[in-house]
Amino acid sequence: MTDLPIVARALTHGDAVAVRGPTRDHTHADLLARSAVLAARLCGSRPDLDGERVGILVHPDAGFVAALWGVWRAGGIAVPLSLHATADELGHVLADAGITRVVADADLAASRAEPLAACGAALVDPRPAAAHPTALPAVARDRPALMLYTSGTTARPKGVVTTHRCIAAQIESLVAAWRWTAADRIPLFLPLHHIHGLINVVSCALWAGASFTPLNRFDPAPVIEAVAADRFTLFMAVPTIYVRLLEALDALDPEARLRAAEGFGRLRLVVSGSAALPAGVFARFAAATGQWILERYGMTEIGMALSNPYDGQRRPGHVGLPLPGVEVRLWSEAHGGSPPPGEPGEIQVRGATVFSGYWSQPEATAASFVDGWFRTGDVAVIEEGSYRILGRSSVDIIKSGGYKLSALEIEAALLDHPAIAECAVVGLPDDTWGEMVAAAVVLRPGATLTLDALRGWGRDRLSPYKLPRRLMAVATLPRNAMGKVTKPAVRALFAAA
Ligand code: MLC
Ligand code: AMP
Repeated sequence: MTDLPIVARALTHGDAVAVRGPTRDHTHADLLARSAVLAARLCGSRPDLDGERVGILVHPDAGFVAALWGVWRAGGIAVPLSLHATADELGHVLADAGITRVVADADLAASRAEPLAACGAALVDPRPAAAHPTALPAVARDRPALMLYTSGTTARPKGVVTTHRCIAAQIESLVAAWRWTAADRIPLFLPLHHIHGLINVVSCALWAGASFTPLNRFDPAPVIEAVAADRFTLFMAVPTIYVRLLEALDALDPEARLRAAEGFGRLRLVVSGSAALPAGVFARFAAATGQWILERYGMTEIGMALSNPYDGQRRPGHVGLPLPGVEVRLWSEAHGGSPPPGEPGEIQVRGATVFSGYWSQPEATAASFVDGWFRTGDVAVIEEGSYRILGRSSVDIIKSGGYKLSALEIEAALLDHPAIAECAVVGLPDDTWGEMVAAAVVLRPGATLTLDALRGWGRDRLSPYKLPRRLMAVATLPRNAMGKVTKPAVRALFAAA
C-alpha cells in the first residue's frame, strides 16, 4: 500500500469514470491498475526509483495519468515533456533533468527519435500489459514528485520541483475554493507539461472523483457543441481561449448561438488564468453567456495563489484574495516592507503550496526567496480588498496565449541567424494572445530578412509559439548610457510603426 495522497484518493473513487474518451471511458480503478503495472515495469528489479527523473511524452489522456502515477508509485520524479518542443528544447530538458528513461507513446517517440537518442534515453512503453504482482515502494509525501520546466529571466527554462505533499496542498486548496465534487466534468485542451492543465484541470478532477474529457487541442466548434449538450459542469482556460470562443459564438447563426450561450450559462463555474483576462473580454463573455468568469492568479512555482470568490462578486481586472492555505503579501523595495494601502508591491507567497526549489540551481532558488517568501516578480495593488495585477518586474518575460516565454531565450536563438547581427525581443499588447512576440533586429551589412523567412528558419529551433509575430529591422537598437538595450524604447519603436 502506498502513501501517495492522490493514489489514496483514487482508491476511494473506484469504478467512477475518471477519463471520458472518444471510444471508451476509464475509471479511477483502471488508472490505478494501469499505473501499478507501469510502476512495476519501471522498477524492474529495483525496490524504488529513488528520485530517478522519468520523462513523460504521452498524449493527454488516460495513458498520461497512468504514466504520471506510475512514475510516482515507483518512487520517481515525473517530468512531463512538451509535445511542441523542438529537438533542441527537448534536449535541454532531458540533459538538465538527467533523464535516462522516457515513458513515450510510440508516435511521439518516433517523431522525436533524434533528441531522445542523443541523450541516450531508453523508451518505456506506457501501454497496459498483463499485470504481474510486485510490491511497490512506500513513497513518503515529502519526496520530490514532479518537475515542470518554466521559462524565466534566464536564457534556458528551469525545472520547478514539487513534492507529493506540495501537490496535494495545491489540489486541496482549489478543490475547496471552487467546490469540486465527484459530479463534475471538465474538458481538457490545455497542455499537460504546465500546471494549469496538469494540476487545476486533471489533478483536481481526479482528486475529487470527477472526470475530465481530453480534447487533444482547443478547437472552438466541438467545444461549443459539447458545452451546449451539457457534457461539462466546469470550464478552465487561458484568456486567449475566451477570445476565440467569443469570436466563434459571434459567427454562429442566432439559434445555435442561443443554444451555445445557454450551455455556457448552465456551467457551474468558468475560470480564467495564466495571463490577465481583459475586462472587455470578461464583459463580453458575461453579456453573451450570463457567466461571470472567475479570474485567478498562479504560477508554476507556487500553484494558485489568488482567486476571485466562488460566491460573491467577481471583479473584472482583479484576481481576488488568497486561496485557502496560501499566504500572500505585497512587498515594496522602496518602502522596505509592505507598501502603503493602494500602492504597488511585488506579490510574495508562502505556504505548503510553494515549490521546493529549481532543479540543481541552488543559487537561483535562494535568489527567488526572501525571508521564506517566494518572490513572484509580479507587481500588484490591493484595491477594495482585491488584488489587481499591474505587470511584471522583468521586461524579459512575455506571456503569449498563457505560455510564459523568455525574451532572452528567443534572442539567443535569433542571434544564430546568419542575417542578424543584434536583436531585442519584446512583448507587444495583443487582443488575442495577450502579448505578442516582436523582434527588433540589426541586420548584417547587405543582408535582408522577412518575417516569414525568419519564422520558417526558427521552426527547427523554437517552439512555434515562441516565434516572432512581428519583425522590424533597425539601424541601431536603443541603448542606455551603460550600453544596455532599453526594452521600453524597443516597444515604443513598434508602437510608432
Ligand atoms: C499557438 N500558437 C501560438 C500560441 N499557441 N502563438 C503564440 N502564442 C501562443 N500561446 C501558434 C501556433 O503554433 C500556430 O502557429 C498559430 O499560433 C495558430 O495556432 P492555433 O492552432 O490557432 O493555436 P492553438 O494550437 O489552438 O493554441 C492556442 C492555445 C495554446 C491558446 C490553445 O496556446 C495553449 O494551449 N495555451 C495555453 C498554455 C498554458 O497552458 N499555459 C499555462 C502555463 S501555467 P503556426 O505558425 O504554426 O501557424 C501558468 C500558471 C497559471 O501560467 O497561472 O496557470
Ligand atoms: P508560469 O510561469 O507559466 O507558471 O506563469 C505564471 C505567470 O503567469 C505569473 O507569474 C503571472 O505573470 C502570470 N499570470 C497567471 N495568472 C494571471 C492572471 N490572472 N493575471 C495576470 N497574470 C497572470
